[in-house]
Amino acid sequence: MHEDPMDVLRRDGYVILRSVIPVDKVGAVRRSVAATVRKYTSLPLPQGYVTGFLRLNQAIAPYLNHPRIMAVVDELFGDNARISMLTGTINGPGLQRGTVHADWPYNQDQFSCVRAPYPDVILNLVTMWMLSRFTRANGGTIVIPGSHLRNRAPRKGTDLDPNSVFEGETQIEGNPGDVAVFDARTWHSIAPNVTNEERVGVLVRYAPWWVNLGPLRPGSRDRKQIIEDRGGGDHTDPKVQPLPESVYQVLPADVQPLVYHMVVPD
Ligand SMILES: O=C(O)CCC(=O)C(=O)O
Repeated sequence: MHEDPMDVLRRDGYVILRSVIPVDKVGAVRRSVAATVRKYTSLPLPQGYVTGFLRLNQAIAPYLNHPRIMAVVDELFGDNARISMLTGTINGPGLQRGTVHADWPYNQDQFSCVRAPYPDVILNLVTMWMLSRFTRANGGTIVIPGSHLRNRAPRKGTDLDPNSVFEGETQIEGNPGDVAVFDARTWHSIAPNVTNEERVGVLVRYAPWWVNLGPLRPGSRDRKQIIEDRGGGDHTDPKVQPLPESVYQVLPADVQPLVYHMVVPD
């Protein structure tokens, strides 16, 4: 029986939407994204990681307001929701398991976080756009179903050790063009890639208009006060580089309202 994706998301903390990017288009998107990640990664491969990705690569832009994605965003956040972060990733051969965490703004190791025990409200939606196959062997993201209903997340030095294997954990599996949609509270981790193939994806996060994205913006007063003055920085908290006006202007008109807040003059 077909389950409503919203019911699955509310119950498990994640849901997979199949074939969001058409099969005949996804190969070109993957090749383009992978080339940009390899060129600009801030981490050494096998973990390719490029924040503020849209300023460098717009291959995924036509899909960012896909009706099935926006139906979820709209149900959770209502009008004027927007993209909070956009990150290109490669999890390459040999990548090791990561630590189990919730995402911004629930990650308690970040300075810009909602302190646990946090309220039962979803403040950020994480979407993992699978551009290559995601399998158990090549590092399909580890997730702990139902963990979004806890009001805290694993943290070093607590009884919830981020290096633990948690009961019920499973992995995201899918085909190129599928999108895994997560509640940012859902505990998850990088999984080892024990194959010789790259796992390529783009993480796109959506938030309601009233969540303060200032701490993510390099050079902002929010980032200075909330993160840097307290000893944090790019090594602790996510950042999103701004989008040059000239790139914004070439985006599809109905995608522009999702990213207008990131735009700066060239
Ligand atoms: O790449 C993955 O599978 C997980 C990425 C992740 O945990 C994150 O970006 O917070």
